[in-house]
Amino acid sequence: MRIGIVCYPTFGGSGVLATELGKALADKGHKVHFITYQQPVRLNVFNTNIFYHEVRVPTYPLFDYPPYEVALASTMVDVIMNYDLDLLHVHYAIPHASAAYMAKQIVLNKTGRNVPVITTLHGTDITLVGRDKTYEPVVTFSINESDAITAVSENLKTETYKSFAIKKEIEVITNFVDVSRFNKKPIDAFKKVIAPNGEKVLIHASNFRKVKRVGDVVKVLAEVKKYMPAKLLMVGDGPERPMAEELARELGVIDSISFVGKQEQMEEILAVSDIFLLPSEYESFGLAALEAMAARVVVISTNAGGLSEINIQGETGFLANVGDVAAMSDFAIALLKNEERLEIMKEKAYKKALEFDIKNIVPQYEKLYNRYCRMTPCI
Ligand code: GMT
Repeated sequence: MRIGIVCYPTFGGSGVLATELGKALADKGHKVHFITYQQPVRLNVFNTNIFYHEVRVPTYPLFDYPPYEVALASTMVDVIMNYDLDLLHVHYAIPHASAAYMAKQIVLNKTGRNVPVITTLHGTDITLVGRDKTYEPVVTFSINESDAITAVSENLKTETYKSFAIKKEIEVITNFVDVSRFNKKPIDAFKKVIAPNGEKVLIHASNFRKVKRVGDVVKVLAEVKKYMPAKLLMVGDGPERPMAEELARELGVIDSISFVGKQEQMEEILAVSDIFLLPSEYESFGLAALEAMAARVVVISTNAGGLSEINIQGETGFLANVGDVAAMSDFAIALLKNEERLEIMKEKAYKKALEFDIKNIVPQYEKLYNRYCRMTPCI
């Protein structure tokens, strides 16, 4: 099949998922065309089945806001027509679903061909940004106009029906992880650098936006450190980072934290970690937590959104109410004191991650594509 994938190229979960999906489809022989404004961060492989089309947004003194959506739709039209795409799969509704609708209509008008558009909803496109009155009518319209709609968790499907007048079936195809990539033995030298005295290692990875509550991560570390030596790795970057650093100084734990910025080799960092902290106010799914589980890291998270669909209370980790730092800290301390239980839970986290292995989920997308593909065979 010839598939167009549209996503954000940044470190966000939707871009990571879309890129990993595209790479997996290319490995299976499909021709995959990424359409976005920058090379996606995880698109770091050479594969003759992968194509990248950059959306250029020409500026003009008149434009305070260069019209990205118009440039994106025009690039989609260009790629659909020149590479004879069988379908477009857009990740994150805003503005990808509406741009895809526009591109579809233009191609229909020019050639009479009806190119299927599949929209995958990821999270904040529905729960935060999309609900804003400024965007809502366009989001509702373009989701309804998509040929197929998928959501990355049952929770996100429910939230979408609650917030938008969606008239179509939303299919849940969960996020996935390439377990073989994360199933790594810790590198001793690396562990020594991070925890030179055998300290326990806590880790958090996100885009440090308000919804992630990174302050709670720092507070948990401060509590844990009252009982045992521990280190915290803060992976990623974003608007809440200065606040997290300031809080760490106030609580006297700054020397136990490494802010390591955006990292591509997550599997190596996770391999030396014990507990992944995700105290988010909302997570449609929590892809970062799933990657941690695939690396045998126990997850302590909130019970918000779809997190309980991957993190199982008392089995793969622990779930607390949003903001309940005391409960998250108590659990971390009890677990880190009990080596045997820690090892059992690490193994259970890994087993749970296997359910979401890339090998199980990618065929679900292929099945969906086949349903909407042109009547002429697409493979
Ligand atoms: O807000 C983020 O965490 C980034 C955002 C994105 O779309 O890039 O992540 C959302 O999509 C991820 C991939 O499907 C999910 O794993 C995250 O849970 C979701 N984030 C939220 O719902 C806050």
